[in-house]
Amino acid sequence: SNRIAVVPGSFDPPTLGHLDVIRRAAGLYDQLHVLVVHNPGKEAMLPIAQRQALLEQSIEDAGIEGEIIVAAWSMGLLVDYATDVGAGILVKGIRSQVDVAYETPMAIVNRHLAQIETVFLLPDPAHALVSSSLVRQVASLGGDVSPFVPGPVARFLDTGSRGI
Ligand code: COD
Repeated sequence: SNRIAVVPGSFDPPTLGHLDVIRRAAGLYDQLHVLVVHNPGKEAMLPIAQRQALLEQSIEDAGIEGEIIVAAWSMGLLVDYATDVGAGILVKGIRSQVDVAYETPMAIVNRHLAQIETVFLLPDPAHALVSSSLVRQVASLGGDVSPFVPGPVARFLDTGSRGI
């Protein structure tokens, strides 16, 4: 259905850029599945279940309205999840030409595999340069990540780094 959309990502960890895309997508569709997907190309910082919990807390904390389901998927094609839940749309954020180059072939493959369209949303310029990899780097070096991530994520990472 074109009323149900999936917002997939690694979300390792969730950032204010992710939340901006989720908020905007929630305004466009009746039901949103925010899906934590294992990306085999990236070395993970947080376990999938932790990312899922942080996303749930962050969406609630930000007061994003709408029917939003946070789930995880590591069992195969992303489009299989979308088909299972009756979603016809994938929503992705586009920060730069690099994202366009990375996402375009995936969008075309996903359309061929399951007739699922990909919709690209442009970010809020305030958060456009934020990425999970940047946050991972700052956190691992003991820096303050709170300008880049939702409150629940900042608190979790801060507590973790102090070993409390
Ligand atoms: N502003 C706006 N958007 C942003 C920002 C920001 N600051 N930061 C991230 N985003 C967007 C990204 O562009 C992306 O759309 C989404 O948020 C998630 O980002 P990440 O970094 O958490 O996730 P990625 O890029 O590692 O994506 C992981 C996926 C699993 C979604 C991706 O690899 C994928 O679609 N895999 C498909 C697996 C599959 O089925 N393959 C076969 C067919 S291709």
